Amino acid sequence: MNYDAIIVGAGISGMYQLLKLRELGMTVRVFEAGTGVGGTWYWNRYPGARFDSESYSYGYSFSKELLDEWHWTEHFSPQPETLRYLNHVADKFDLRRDIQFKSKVTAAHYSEATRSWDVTLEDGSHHTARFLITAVGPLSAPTMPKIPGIESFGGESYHTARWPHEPVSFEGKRVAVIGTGATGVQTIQEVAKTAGTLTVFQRTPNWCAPLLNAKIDEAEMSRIRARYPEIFERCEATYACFLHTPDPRGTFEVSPEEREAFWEKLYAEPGFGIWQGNFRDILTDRKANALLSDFVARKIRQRVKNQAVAEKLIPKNHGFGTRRVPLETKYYEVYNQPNVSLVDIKETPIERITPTGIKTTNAEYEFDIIIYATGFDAITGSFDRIDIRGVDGLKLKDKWRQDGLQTFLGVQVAGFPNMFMLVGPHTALGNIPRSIEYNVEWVTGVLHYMKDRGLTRAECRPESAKDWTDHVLALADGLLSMEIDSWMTGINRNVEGKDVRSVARYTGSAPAYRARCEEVAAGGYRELALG
Ligand code: NA7
Repeated sequence: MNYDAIIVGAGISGMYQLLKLRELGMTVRVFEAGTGVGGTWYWNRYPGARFDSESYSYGYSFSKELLDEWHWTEHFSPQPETLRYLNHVADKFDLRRDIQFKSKVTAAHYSEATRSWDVTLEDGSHHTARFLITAVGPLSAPTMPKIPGIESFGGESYHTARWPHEPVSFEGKRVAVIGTGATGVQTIQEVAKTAGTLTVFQRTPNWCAPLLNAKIDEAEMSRIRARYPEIFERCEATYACFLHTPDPRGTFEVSPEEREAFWEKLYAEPGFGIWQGNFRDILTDRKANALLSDFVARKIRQRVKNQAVAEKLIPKNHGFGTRRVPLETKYYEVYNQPNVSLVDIKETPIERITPTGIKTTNAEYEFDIIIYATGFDAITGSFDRIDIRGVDGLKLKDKWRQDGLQTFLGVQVAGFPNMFMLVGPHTALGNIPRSIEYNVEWVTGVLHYMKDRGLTRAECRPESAKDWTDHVLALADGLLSMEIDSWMTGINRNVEGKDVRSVARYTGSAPAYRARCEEVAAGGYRELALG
């Protein structure tokens, strides 16, 4: 066997897992498709990419030395700074010596005879390890829209998640952006600053809220450093690991004046407060949600001068917060600029991409650059793109297609021994690095336990997977977000078979998720068959 463990991916989860397994004295190889570390922050180099979580709540918490030496220069760090941070982490902990870059994993097959995984890379090479740890990320398999003629376009075109490493200039150019999710919104507000013209092709508007970013100077960073224990304690206690957590009050338990004042306050505060720190019932009570949506719609009408455009930007098919809320910096004001126009492609659908631009049912547009901000084959997509086979050659993709998505704690799948997933399906996402650190430490705990006892095989029992999956499905019941198509409900019509809603995320609280994981560990991992 080549290694004790193979980790797929050198993003935030893969990097930390490498470090933790080294501490166990294991031999580890990380295979990473990119030329550098950073995962999401390596690939998503599009203009305007940045955190929507407060920087100091997002970074790793495990090393005081790292916390003490790193200076986040903005409350919501821009992608280049985040990538610098992750490179700094890789250097500081000497991670690169165990990471093999430009090494895309194409297959991973389990062998019962050797209780190990055989991992194939794109170059055809094979590598074996006792344990396979997937650190592939929930939003990392980009998808292009299914529009005829895409290949025929003669100008420059980019998917936001595969942005070139060299700068792209928009100066004086005619630019199109397709897609208005969190990525599209960040891209649009940045590109609008320099493009000659910017045309936004919007299929579904999203409810966006102000980010209200600000710089952090040395003095403020020192104060933040002093508060780190308190910051991480808070993240540990909140529902989704953000600094924000639902207000215990119900929307209708306060007077209309109090409610309005609370929403005004949240709208004027940085970050996810208006989504994650709102009244406790805004995502479950239809009336509460409608009232909040009205409030935000009023804000959009105030900020966009042309009321016909404002109406197009106000979502009509879903309420506030039932899809991922993009945080924005003068996004709505962009549509007041003379060089920016909005095309509603529900009204006038795109017929095709032409050699010179985009043809809708209503007009033909010419562009120098087309930007696809069309998202990801979320949560299961990165797994589907690898030929993963467990016991008796069962393909993971087929198993999930036949039986529906089934996991135990989002970490293991029955029939796939010695495979552990980091922030896999059915885990708590939210402020993801917080979930990652917990996930990594939990998996490390299992491997530590096995090492101490000379065990070489771990597979979750089918009934454990069933119980966890039933629990995850029950939690999603009654959530307004489950009535809406989005990556969060497993929909991506650019991907074959992803046109039926599914419960791919764990929607309970992160503390409850951790409590269950702790219980399993304390009980000696009885839910796993260890041997
Ligand atoms: P999203 O949120 O999935 O957004 C993708 C956008 O692209 C969305 O506006 C889609 O419209 C649009 N889209 C997708 N396919 C098409 C086609 N075929 N034609 C026109 N428009 C299309 O991805 P993001 O990258 O913005 O964000 C993903 C997450 O990453 C984000 O939530 C963060 O947590 C990080 P639709 O809404 O489907 O009508």
